[in-house]
Amino acid sequence: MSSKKPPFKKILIANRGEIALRIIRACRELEIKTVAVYSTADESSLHVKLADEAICIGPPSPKLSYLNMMSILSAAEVTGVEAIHPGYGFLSENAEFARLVRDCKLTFIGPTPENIEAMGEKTRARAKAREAGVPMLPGTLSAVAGVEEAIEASEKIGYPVILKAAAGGGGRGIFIIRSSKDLQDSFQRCSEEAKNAFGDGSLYVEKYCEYPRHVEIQVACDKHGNRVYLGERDCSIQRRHQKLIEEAPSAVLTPEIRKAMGEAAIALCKNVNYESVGTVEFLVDQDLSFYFMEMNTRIQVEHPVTEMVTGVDLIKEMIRIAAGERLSVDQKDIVLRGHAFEVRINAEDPETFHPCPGKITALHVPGGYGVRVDSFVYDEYKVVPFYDSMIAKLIVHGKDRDEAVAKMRQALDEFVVKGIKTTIPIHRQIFASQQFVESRYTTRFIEEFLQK
Ligand code: MV4
Repeated sequence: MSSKKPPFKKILIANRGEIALRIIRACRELEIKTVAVYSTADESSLHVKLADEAICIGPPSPKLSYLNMMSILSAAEVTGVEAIHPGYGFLSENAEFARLVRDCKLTFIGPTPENIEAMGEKTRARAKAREAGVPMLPGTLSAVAGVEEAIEASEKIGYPVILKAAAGGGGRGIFIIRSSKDLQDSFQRCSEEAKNAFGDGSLYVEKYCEYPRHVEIQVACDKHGNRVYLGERDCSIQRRHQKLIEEAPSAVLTPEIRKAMGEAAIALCKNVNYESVGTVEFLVDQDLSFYFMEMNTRIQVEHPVTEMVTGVDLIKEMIRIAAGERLSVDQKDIVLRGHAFEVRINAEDPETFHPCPGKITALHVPGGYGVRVDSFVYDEYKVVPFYDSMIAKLIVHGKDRDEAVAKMRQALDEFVVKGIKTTIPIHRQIFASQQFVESRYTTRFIEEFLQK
């Protein structure tokens, strides 16, 4: 028994896969009872076995199970939980769900519905960032009315520009524009894509940065006005807006730039009264200028690299914040130690990146000093086709970047998954690349690398 009172008696985890397990494990440490929810496709999943209770919430289709708010709230009601953790994806950034949870007199383990709304709309998030003095690329202050206004704005900004969905985020509804002729062609298509993806076709225009790095600041803010930044993650290694590899710290930042980015992220959090853990994304230009992109109001897939270099358990921190506790750390306690990498191992064909579900017929997971595997699969587990294809995250921590590279190479060599195809061979290739090992990469790295 711990001497400290648990933040909650019992919580429900509205998610599946590795993040559901990660949250259950944090709850066991905190002596919080857990309720898992699962679709009929996940009956044999580890999160179902590891939780104290488990409730089936519907058929395989995410819409009818992990996105089914009423099903999840009913499960919360019948099991008598005090709070719901949404994990990432699914309902994690759904303001309506966060509000429903609150209306049911339960605690949403995450930011307020108002926080989610403020950051979910990208033009509103930009306005909040600008107000807070966060550096931004030149762009329109709000959505443009039509192609004429977009052309006018782009002439002022100077080509190339990028069209982005105001309701967007991630990689959908973005078009690079090199001339007014491109705008005539692309505006309509971009708007339609945005409307299909987000139910809103509004677009805004921003100066396009050709060779940026994607660097994001982890923040944690409690309900008492305490806020810290926990360094950055470099997530530039992406393919079609899917991150493949993340590292902390970024190999290009100086302590001064890190501090400036951290303080900018905190200024934004303060301006929206943010409470929970969160991530502020920046583009970092080749001259190391940084610019606000968007804020993610959830725990992210790549949170472990930050945990490894800061020693802060972000899931436990997130749960304690939701319970009204104070942050366990002060800014002066945040000292970055060593270097961490994460690779996402997906059940995909490494040639085509097409999902590759099926039964795992042999599994060997690497281990050792500084090696961590966050996963939910086991030998003979059948990877189902209904959800994200990520089956494991391999995370390493070394005393410096070179040691972390060596550990990752070793761990990848040792990793065996038989019966299904995985992205492990791609990671082995990337960690053998001199360019990657020397940190000479931008968000363009993968497209160029895979062509060779
Ligand atoms: C940009 C950009 C260059 N300049 N904005 C892509 C996803 C969305 N979050 C924003 N994205 C970008 N916005 C300006 N003004 C380049 C990208 C971008 C990108 C960003 C991060 C990681 C990978 C990327 C791949 C292509 C484009």
